[in-house]
Amino acid sequence: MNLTRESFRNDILHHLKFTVGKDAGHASTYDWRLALSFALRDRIVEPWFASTKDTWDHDHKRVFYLSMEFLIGRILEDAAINLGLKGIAAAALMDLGQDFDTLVHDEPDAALGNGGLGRLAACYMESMATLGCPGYGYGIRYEHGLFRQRFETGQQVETPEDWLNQRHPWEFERPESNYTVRFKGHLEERHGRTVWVPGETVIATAYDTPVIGWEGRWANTLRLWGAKPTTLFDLERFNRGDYTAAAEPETLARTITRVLYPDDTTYAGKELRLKQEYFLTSASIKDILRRYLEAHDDLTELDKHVAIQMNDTHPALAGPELIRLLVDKYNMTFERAMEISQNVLGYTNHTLLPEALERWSTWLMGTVLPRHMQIIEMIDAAHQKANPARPSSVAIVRNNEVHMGELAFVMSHKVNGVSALHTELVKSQLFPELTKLHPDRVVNQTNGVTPRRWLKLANPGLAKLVTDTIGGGWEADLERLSELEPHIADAAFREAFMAVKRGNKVQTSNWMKKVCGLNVDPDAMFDVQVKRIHEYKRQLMNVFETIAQWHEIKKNPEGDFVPRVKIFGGKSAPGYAVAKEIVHLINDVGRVVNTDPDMRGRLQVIYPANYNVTMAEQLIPAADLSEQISTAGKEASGTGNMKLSLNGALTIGTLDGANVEIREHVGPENFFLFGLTAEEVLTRRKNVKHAREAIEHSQALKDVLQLIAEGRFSPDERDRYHGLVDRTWNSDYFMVASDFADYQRAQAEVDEAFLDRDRWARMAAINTARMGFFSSDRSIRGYMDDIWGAKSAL
Ligand code: TH1
Repeated sequence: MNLTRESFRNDILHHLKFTVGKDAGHASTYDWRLALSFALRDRIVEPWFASTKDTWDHDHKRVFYLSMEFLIGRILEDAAINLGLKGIAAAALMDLGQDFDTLVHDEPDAALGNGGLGRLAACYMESMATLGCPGYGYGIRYEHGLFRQRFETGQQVETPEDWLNQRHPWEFERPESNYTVRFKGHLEERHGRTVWVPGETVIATAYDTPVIGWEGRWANTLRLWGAKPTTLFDLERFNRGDYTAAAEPETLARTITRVLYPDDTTYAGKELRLKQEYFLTSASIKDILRRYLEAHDDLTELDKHVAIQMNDTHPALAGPELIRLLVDKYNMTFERAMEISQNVLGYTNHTLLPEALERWSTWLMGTVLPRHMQIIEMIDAAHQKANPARPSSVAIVRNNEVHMGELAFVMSHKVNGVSALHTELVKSQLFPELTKLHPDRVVNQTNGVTPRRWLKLANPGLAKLVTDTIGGGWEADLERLSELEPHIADAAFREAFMAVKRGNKVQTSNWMKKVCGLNVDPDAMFDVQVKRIHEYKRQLMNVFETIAQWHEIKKNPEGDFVPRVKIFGGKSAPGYAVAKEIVHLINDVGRVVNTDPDMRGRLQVIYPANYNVTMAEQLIPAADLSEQISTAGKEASGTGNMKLSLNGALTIGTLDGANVEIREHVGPENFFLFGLTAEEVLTRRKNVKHAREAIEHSQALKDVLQLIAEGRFSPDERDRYHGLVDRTWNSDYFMVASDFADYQRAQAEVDEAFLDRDRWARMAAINTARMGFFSSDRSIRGYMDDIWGAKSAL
């Protein structure tokens, strides 16, 4: 790419003038940021066209990743890095009197997702582009992404997120690519065929964002659907004088892509959510068939050319929708359509939590999607007929509900879990009967994260040290990090590694001063728990430990303590009262701890509001300790755990999700393990007094609960946490009490290791060196080989 600082400078100026419509003398940061983004986008278009042409010319098998969430974050810097233009862009901007970092930080964080599931989809899109896997992401262009979080008197307050109130320079609107999506209405039999006469319709219209891979060698498309009203339908009703109904299409179009459901790992069971899921699925399946029929005419060969991955059950209507189109539109027999659909579809399960497993009442499904309800019954009957041994307890339709997990399982040729442990639990706990009938269907694909964003972009200091030490190329071959290992024996390398970490901590301390107004000592241990707030993730246990530490220091103010900064980040679902109470408690404890003169910098609590992808990029490179402390068996994988360890944080964690594999890779001596195993949790829960007994055995925990109950952290409302304390004593489903003593034991080991600076340096560097496996490139290769049958075009 023959591009110089001068020519890129001219590109930026050209866009500033002709695309943004500003002259350099009057341009704001926003204007410059748009101009830079358009100049970079220009550089993506060529490889994007070339990739499309290559796929067409060679008839590559194409992968379609259907997801209700893509948690993208900022795009600008990632694009610049993957194009290899960050240096040139920064230099060109300097010539224009502009600062690259300032423009990067002006970009809103695209939060079209809740947490791990959405961020995984974004990492996978980037890895597919890097690997040259011809693919498309399909999602929804939410007008409002995940809500913004503020704290008011320590409590979470949500405000709407509004990323589209500015110009979004990365997308191309495709008004010509649109599909009518239908809802409700009734079925009619005409000439022996079923005809669905819809009651409501909406138009799905495409917005394409190119996704550029490492070194710009390949680019794929992320296609997000926006909604437009169907005017035709409007008019008909209007002419009939049915004026209120005539406005309905407009209302539906305005609501359907309005907002992302803010519940992570919990399904809301709302009609609008079902409509969103069908809206995504229907538009995407129609688009997939259109693309296929442009180059082929035999739909019975669809599975040779197309793979569709369902990101959890949210797009699980893909099965019935594909069958519907093949049968009702393309005249295939139901049996043939079902078989082809199964060969094309794959389903990724991301959780075993019962509250996350989607079920829709047959009444709602039959009302919103009458034809699909009928097809689901047919799928269920066909599966029962083919598998007479199938117990009725695993029917897709049972107790007047459609079970989307079973539907997705039955309609897929492969079902995968997201970590080795989770996959075993999918087989043994979630789908034991279906696994017995289809023993080869469930496979594992352990999650991964893209090293371009999560090392190269987020941690430029460490990225440079890695390149200086082992040379370039690790960005697309992360296993090469193992070449760092011999250097860890070298004291100078360890020094350099720790100097990078310290630099990140200094920079993050300054950032904390800015956003929280607190002075943080960069030499204290940065102890980080960043993720959605959820009971099973057990932020509560971390707060309890914080209180126990505070109590220890209070009892012995002259004692020696390893200074710690407890850093929390994360949002609670707006309707999740227990999680909101935990948010409140973290802030209440923080206020007491941070204003207590006895702490003297030995303990601090930092909880910056509105954790998002951008904040993750800030905090993760500065972390010393990574808190991965979920109740064993509950966290399907985790991906923050991978990002933190990759960036040289040591993990304190349970044997849950991908922690198990992280520990195997970094070595048990470089991982602080504690807690009950998944199996032990199940056994222990049978003892109804598990919490009470554990509390009686731990004076520290007893004291903590007493302090909270006394109102020491809520002096303005002493009984604020009575309910929380009572639940901890008497129910404690997530085993905070039972794991607390062992957690404290492991935390004491962490302190001891941290005191030995050189030992810590070795352990931290080993973590980075041994994380190669957790690249999302490895995950995507696994999907390509084991599930999609797709080949790299590079
Ligand atoms: C998360 C899992 O909780 C997490 O363990 C995993 O690493 C991540 O997915 C990626 O695989 C999930 N997020 C959601 C969100 C919704 C529903 C289910 C899950 S599981 C809305």
